Amino acid sequence: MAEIAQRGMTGKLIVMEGGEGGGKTTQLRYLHRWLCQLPAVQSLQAEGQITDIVVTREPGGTLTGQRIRQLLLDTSPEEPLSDRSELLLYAADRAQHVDHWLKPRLAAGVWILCDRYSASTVAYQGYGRKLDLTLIDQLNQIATGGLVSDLTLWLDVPVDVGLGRAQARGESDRMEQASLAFHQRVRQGFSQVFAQATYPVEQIDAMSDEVTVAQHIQAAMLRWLSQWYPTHFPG
Ligand code: Z5A
Repeated sequence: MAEIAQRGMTGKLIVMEGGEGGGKTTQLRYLHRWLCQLPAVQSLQAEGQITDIVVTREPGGTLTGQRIRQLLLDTSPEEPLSDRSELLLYAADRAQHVDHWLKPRLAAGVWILCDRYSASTVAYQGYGRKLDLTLIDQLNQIATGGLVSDLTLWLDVPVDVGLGRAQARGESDRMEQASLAFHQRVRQGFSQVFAQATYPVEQIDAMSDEVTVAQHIQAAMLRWLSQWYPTHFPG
């Protein structure tokens, strides 16, 4: 994207977003494997236009972020995190991730597949926790340093389906233990933030089985790859 190009960043930041149990982690694995096997992507790598394809996540994409993640997802009842502390910890995690992980790799031509980014803060802390949306926008600006995604894939699934998947997996963290109304507000938050987004967003119906969802994502990716690299992906 333009802002990145101006800074000499040649990689791509592809973000996976959505509520609980949408299948982000599962689909990031599928997407990574699929991209690495695409002949046109292998050509781009051979030409040095892509130097690597990696997966990361928020919170927890850096060493500092892993410590912050433990604090954020802790369910111990002695001293629950306040909503504002939670917001600031997500912002600190993001600032560290952007400065020490994302920007250097983007500058080196790496494609980064990232599990959650700034829209999650608007959806969870803004709509879910009802913290001030203007303040969250300002914090996101500070934390991202203006870095926005080249493409965001929004894995959308009804709240009851997503929570059902997450609960079937076993132990739950602080967020998963929040009320149904909270998670409905979060879904509404994603819908609002993506309706106003200034960066590309693809809404993916994540209700189907894993393989079908992966195919929806691949179709969306191909549309963007043919815009970014028309000679390698003639459409
Ligand atoms: N958070 C925040 O509040 N503010 C922020 O700014 C940021 C984050 C960045 C991160 O926890 C938490 O942080 C998150 C939001 C908050 N809230 N919670 N909890 P996390 O990283 O541990 O969790 P998550 O990001 O929510 O991921 P998740 O719950 O693990 O869901 P997922 O990655 O979307 O899904 P999954 O792990 O791929 O799949 C979940 C289960 O469903 C699993 O058993 C799969 O086998 C199954 N699955 C996946 N796809 C399908 C399909 N298609 N059909 C059926 N079953 C499926």
